[in-house]
Amino acid sequence: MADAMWLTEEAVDAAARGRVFCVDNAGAEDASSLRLRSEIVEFMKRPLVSDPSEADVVLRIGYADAGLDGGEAFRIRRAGTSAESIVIEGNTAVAALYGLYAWIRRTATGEGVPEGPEGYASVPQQAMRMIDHWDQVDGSVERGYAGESIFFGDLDSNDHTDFRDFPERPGRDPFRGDMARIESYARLLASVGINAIALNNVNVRGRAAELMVQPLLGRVARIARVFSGFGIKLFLAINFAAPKKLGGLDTADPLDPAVRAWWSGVIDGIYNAIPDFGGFLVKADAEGEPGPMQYGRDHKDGANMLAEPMARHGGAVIWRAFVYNCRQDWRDRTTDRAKAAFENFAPLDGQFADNVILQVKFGPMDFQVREPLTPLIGTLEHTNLMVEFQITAEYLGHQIDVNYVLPQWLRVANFDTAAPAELLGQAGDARVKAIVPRLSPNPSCSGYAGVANVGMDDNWTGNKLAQANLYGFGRMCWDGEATAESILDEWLALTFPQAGAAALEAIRGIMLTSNQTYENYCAPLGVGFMVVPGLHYGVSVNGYEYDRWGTYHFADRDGMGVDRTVATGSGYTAQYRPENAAMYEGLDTTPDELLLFFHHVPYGHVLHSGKTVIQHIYDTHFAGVEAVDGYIRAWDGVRGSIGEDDWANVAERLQRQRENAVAWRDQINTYFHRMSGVDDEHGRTIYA
Ligand code: GCW
Repeated sequence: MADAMWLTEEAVDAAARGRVFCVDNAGAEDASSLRLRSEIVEFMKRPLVSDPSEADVVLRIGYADAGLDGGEAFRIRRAGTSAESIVIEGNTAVAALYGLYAWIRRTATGEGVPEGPEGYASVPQQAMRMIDHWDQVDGSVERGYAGESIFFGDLDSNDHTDFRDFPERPGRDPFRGDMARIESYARLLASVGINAIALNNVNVRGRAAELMVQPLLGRVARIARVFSGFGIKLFLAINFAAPKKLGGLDTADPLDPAVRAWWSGVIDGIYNAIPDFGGFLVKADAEGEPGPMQYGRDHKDGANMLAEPMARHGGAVIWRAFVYNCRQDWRDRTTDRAKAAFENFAPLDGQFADNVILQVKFGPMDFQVREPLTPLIGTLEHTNLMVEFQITAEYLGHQIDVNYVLPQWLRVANFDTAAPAELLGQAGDARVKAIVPRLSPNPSCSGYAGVANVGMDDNWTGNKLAQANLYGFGRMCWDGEATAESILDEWLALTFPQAGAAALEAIRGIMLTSNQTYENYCAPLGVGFMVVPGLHYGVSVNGYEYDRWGTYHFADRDGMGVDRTVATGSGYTAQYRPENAAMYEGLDTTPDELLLFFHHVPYGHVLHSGKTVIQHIYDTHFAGVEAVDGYIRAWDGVRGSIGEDDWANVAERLQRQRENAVAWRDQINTYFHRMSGVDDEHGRTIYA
């Protein structure tokens, strides 16, 4: 049995105890209303009653007087005089389901339900709250650190008895078929408000291209039905060359009528099997994936070609903006990878169809521990946007190192893009979280996406504490006011209901500082990419320095950093709105933590903190290891307060994290000591 993550039995029982539920459903008998009933009877183990006056909890669905907009908002309030009885209401069964999970959460945290007719009402901030899986049909997960895919794999030992689609090819079923695990996963996702999921990797290799057609489509549909009950729409990543690979055509040119007709037929077929299919996720003309550029067309031609037949069924096309030259020559100082997304997509602003969404990584490079916001967000004014985050810890410690990433993500969500007032409406809010729906011409096609961090490991995420990032991603999408602290406190209350205050405080202390700690012992001041190439775990100062990926630190004996200014560098800073462009252009106005992302400076350059760059490097790298030592001591004190398996899981990983932090400290410090010739002010050990 897999770990229940944050839906622990104790947390669920605490909300359900002594209560009887009643579903008073004014709506249709759809998948979600059936799911709502089974959540009550089978998951929460409470009987349904038909007379509301006998119920402690009444779910009211489809009531006009709910005073809530849309199909997802809910309200929880106390019923009449009894403090024990509550009403959960929303316009749809999915909304009531969200209310049910919110009630479990608020019971666990002790927040409960406020008195008065308003009670607790909640409206999601982001319309699309999506999880992208990078799962492959062979069962592996690209950048996955928690075991094999929960959807695909285990090819030889699958139970094929019910696999009627391939009777002639037993053993070729690429689906794992563990529907119980998929149902648990769907419940966990819905409990934090996720409403979209992409099943397969954006690098669509081999048979993954066939997922959108029969017979594999039938298996996809079975998974889609499970998600559908929980209000989650399923998306597929597609291979742009599919008309050639699958359709037998000699081109995939998006303006070719035969190609268009072929896609249109495929899309009709999908909707036949999955009536509420979400749409396609497309990585095109990026890192070797096929795309419209091969035919002299552009991204808009490719996306709009797919969007047209998709629109007939209410589906969307999510087009990724992660497009750059991955065959760069390090000698060429005129190309700057950070500029690529903007250069590719800003000229196309306003040319995408209404159901096309541009999915943009939050930073201009690639999910580093410290990056500025991508300049596409806040400058595009006529394009639907989704911000892409990476829950899986590719560059953040592989779920070996503890890294609670919400402080970093919320910095992104709360960053002020400085978009001009005339675009902002009454609220006048130019922060990312407000801009994304505001500047998307079709706000229902906007939101956040996070790359999944789960696999077949017993605890789903490899490191138990990495569950908090999945939880937190969903909560961040839903609740625009949530903080890294409030989200963590919810997760702790739900996950470790039996732990005492001291243990919780210890775990909290570790997690809230963990992202900063990771940054401390990795690349300093916004440099990034000093990792082992390919693997992206562990230190390799020059691993990418002379490689083709466009990720350089340019360290020499005098200084380091990438000059991205207009005055003397690549000119990247000009891609921002004027206020932010000016901030990053100026050496004095650039925040310390991003200094080397924007500027090349001497080692003796004095930061706002008063330290020199070189002393900052030494100090943070020593501090990183010291923090991990502190975590190990604190974790020893947690023993006995949480389940022994969970304790041992993290304890073992903390030891590996320490080795990693020591390796980073020693290699980085020695490298820059050799380069600069400057000694540590405090005379600590730096190896010669
Ligand atoms: O940084 C890269 C990752 C690839 C990933 C790619 C992307 C799915 O290392 O593994 O491919 O980003 O986001 O497309």
